Amino acid sequence: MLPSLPWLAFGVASSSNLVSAQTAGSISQVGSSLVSAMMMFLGNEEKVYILDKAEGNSAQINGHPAWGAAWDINGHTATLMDVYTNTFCASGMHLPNGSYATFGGNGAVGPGGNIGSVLNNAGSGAYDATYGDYDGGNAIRILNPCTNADDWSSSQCQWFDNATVLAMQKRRWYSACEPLGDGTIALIGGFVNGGYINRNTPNTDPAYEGGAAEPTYEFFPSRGNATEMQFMVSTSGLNSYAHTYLMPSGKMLVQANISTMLWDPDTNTETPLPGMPGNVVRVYPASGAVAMLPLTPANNWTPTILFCGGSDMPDTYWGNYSYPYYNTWDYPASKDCQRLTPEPQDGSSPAYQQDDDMLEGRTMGQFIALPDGTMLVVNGGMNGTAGYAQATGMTPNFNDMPYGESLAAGPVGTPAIYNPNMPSGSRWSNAGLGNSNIARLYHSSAMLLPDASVMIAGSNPNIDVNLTTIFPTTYTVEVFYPPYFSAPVRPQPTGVPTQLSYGGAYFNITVPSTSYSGSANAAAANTTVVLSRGGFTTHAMNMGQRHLQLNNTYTVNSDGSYVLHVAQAPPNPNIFQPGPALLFVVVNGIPSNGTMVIVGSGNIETQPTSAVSDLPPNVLNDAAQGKGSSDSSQSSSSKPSTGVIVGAIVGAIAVIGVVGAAFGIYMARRRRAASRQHPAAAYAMGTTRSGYMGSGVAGADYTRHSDSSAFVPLQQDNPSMAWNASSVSLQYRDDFGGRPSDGHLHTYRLCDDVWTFIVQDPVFKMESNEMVSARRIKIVACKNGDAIEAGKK
Ligand SMILES: [Cu+2]
Repeated sequence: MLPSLPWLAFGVASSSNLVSAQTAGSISQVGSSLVSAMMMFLGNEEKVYILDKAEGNSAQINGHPAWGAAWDINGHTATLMDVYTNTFCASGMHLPNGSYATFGGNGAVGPGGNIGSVLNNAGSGAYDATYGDYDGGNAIRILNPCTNADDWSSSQCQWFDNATVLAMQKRRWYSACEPLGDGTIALIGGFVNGGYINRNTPNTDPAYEGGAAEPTYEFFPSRGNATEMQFMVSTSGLNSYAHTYLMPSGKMLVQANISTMLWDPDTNTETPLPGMPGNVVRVYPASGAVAMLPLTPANNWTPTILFCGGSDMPDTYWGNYSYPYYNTWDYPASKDCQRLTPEPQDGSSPAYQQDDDMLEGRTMGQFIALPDGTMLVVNGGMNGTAGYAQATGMTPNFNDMPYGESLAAGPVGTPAIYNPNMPSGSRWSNAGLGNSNIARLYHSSAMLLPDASVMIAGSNPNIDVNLTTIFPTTYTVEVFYPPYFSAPVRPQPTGVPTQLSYGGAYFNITVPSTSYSGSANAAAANTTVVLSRGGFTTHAMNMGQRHLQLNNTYTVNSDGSYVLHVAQAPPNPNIFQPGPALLFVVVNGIPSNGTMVIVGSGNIETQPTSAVSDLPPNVLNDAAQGKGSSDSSQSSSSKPSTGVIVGAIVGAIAVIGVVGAAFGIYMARRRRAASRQHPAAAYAMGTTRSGYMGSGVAGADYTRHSDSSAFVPLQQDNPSMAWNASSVSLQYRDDFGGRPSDGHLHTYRLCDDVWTFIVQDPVFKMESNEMVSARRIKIVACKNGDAIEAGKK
């Protein structure tokens, strides 16, 4: 069927958008990511690392479709990277040395999202012979960022990804991920194997959902056994990819469903905070734009979290693991914004504060903290939710789904910028901002780059690569150039350090007179030095994103240059956890290029702190003037600092030592893994395929082998044989007119509704305890207690 009109109109209206690079406010298409950028992070000043799920990308590596790549920021080209396990909907975080880790994901899948050809004991995919992916359910993958000067054929520049060596205790899909002050990463909650939302209906087991939910937390490196978090139970269902922000006290703000709390990771105690006003859900799949506002000397580095958009759908509309019960694409996303300061410094009780509405409702909008202290929001849709499905509770037939598998519609192509320093009522603007004609819906991503532009990529609300649906698997990379790209010159600071400590002696950065024009006194007084950590982006989130303005004073020289006397990071690693960040010098709102620095010791350890040293008083010079020309060519140059790169590598080596000590044979295995020789025997080799089959589900992210809400009675009868709502096969979608030759039409009564399937050989159990053998199943209909039989469509 044809897509509905709004998106077509949208595309046409913006089709003249292919403007030249670096026009302020513009979005330019710059290249192909080769794999769809579900996840990204900035590795160093040269590279953005990209991860996709295991799917049928045409780009091949080592004989199978690729789902990893490294993006060269200056060259606008992607280089494929081999990844072993399925990174589908993992989470990720930096380590203190500048390396990155990703956590969890999905079992192995093959074409169509079907469960892999080799099963593990739990029935999910251990390996798939076609796509070549291994089970990523509890995987921990480590990458040490490399530059063009490094040997990319070396295992040191490739993913370490072997879950038989390095893994979480629990399978986690959509886990929350937040570093503590020593660099240890807290991993919280998640699905065991996936689904639309993390609950059955009725929700009789809100903690574990019959084995489908993982309400525990654990740490990397481990601090002991995974432990249940009560908040994950009380927010059951809408609790995956919880929003988590470490607070100065060492407690962590955790927000999920419509609840909020402060969590003490040392004692597992919870302090309830007020609920979300308006019952707006901000976590996946409502997927609001959520970020910490800039930490500044003016606010004494007190965190305030901004929650914007998402969805206020009534609770029942959210459905369960299988799919939403509502046609989400018809439901407007929220415009609502709320601020929360979880630890007010005046001792008052934390309370949500109404903030300005966004200019349009957005689900899957994504905040990028810009170096000038404003908050960019990009991507997302005006209607619906994240996730994808082949049916909803209201639309049982896939052919009636108006946007293919997408549960969102109305992509928003125009960015908007929120300025936290403007008076209430005037914080949002999109004046002067261009737009994109590329839908960036489910599985899109965005990341601040070292030149202070923003990379935008991904979008793939499809179970497997689909280039012909309305919202296709997307490879095109765009770059958004914020308004400061109109500046005739960009600051060119010198003396930027490569490592910052927590407290201690200040350092000096010199801003040459060519970096600005006009009064030197005014420029110096209007200069900030900021640490900007872009984080790990996936699912409209930037996990770990923080922006911190360092304290500084200045000395203006008679030649128009001035020296910034810059304090180290505040002597509390909970405010800005140890790890990589870009350091920008921002003059009159115009950022320099960012320099990659490491904050802290580079190790996972209690961070050394020192007293804050006094800064020299400001020294002015009334006659000094800037000599910045109007030659804009300066603003486009990108100059990686070799000093910084060396620093990052040294730091990386330091942390490898830590990881190696913790995990023994890590390094040795990693080297051996250079060629794609996996210890197949280390994976459980399924002997039969009974019980489980290729998947595609009537629910969102499909290879959940555990138990569909719609089939609770069966699941309780026989969990190990629990049949799978994930077993609805996409490829059989069109087979209803002419049924599969070896299939059988069966009708069952389940959950008070009559369900009709074409059954082709998995084993599952009927209410009568009769075992039915079938290989593929297609749900035809379950609506208001009436079956819509296959042959009648
Ligand atoms: Cu996902």
